[in-house]
Amino acid sequence: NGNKVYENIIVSRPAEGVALITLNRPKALNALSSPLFKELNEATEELDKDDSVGALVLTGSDRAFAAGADIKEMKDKTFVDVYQNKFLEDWTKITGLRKPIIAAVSGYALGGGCELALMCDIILASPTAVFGQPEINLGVIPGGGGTQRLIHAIGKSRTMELTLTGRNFTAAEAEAWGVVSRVVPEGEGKVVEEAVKMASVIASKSKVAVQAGKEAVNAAYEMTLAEGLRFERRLFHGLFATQDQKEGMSAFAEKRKPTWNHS
Ligand code: CO8
Repeated sequence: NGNKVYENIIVSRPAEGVALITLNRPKALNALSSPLFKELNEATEELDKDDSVGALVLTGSDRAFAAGADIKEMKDKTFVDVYQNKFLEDWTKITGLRKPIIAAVSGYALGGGCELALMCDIILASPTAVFGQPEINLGVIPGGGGTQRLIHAIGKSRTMELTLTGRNFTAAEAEAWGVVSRVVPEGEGKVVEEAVKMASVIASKSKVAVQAGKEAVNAAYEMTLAEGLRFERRLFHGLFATQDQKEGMSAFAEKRKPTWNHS
């Protein structure tokens, strides 16, 4: 189908405008390695530039989204290795994508696996999903944003508990705490199907408006409320320079469906 073949991931096009990336190291429960991230970065960078793609979905297997960074790859690294080579620096590139990326999580999302899901824009979970930051059990702490991103989602007390005890949390807890937008009822592959449906809906909108929406929501992580409101308003104003704003509002007034030209 024209998609590039990788060793650690599979890229497919399950619906119009949607690219699906499946982590594919089943023997290691999708443990995250440097070669895997090299491929993930290459694939997402390409898809981000591809005009036929409006949204991405990232998933793993039924058993594991990802059971964390590859402990066997890390175990003999020294401080100088990890510091000099900026270990993990290029493991967070997906946070810079323009297009939305939805994580569809089944099974283990532990350590770096949990952090990878948290780097995505939306998380959907299956009831089998198990999240956690167990790094404390390995004599380290989360290094891919876990402590920082969880704080925003679930507050200090829970983040502290999870980080310091290393206990896992369930799909139901993740839903109640707002880590995931929802738990998709049981069924093999159901959560991926649901994520692809959501990605299709997003892909059917004006790309420039979607990009602005994502940028505005993400700004809330970095800015004070006053700065964020100003930022949002400027983006809103800016969209009046697009043809898609003219088309969207005219179509409403004329009681017809809009046809986006994404400019
Ligand atoms: N690294 C390497 N190999 C792994 C990992 C891992 N994280 N997780 C599982 N595997 C391997 C196992 O070694 C095993 O391989 P083998 O068959 O060769 O022995 C295979 O996958 C299957 O695993 P298990 O036999 O252990 O399967 P179980 O069903 O008994 O247990 C668990 C599943 C509970 C998930 C268990 O495998 C486990 O505890 N895994 C480790 C979880 C963990 O500690 N994760 C955190 C790692 S540290 C980290 O992520 C740092 C984050 C850095 C930032 C990253 C930014 C993105």
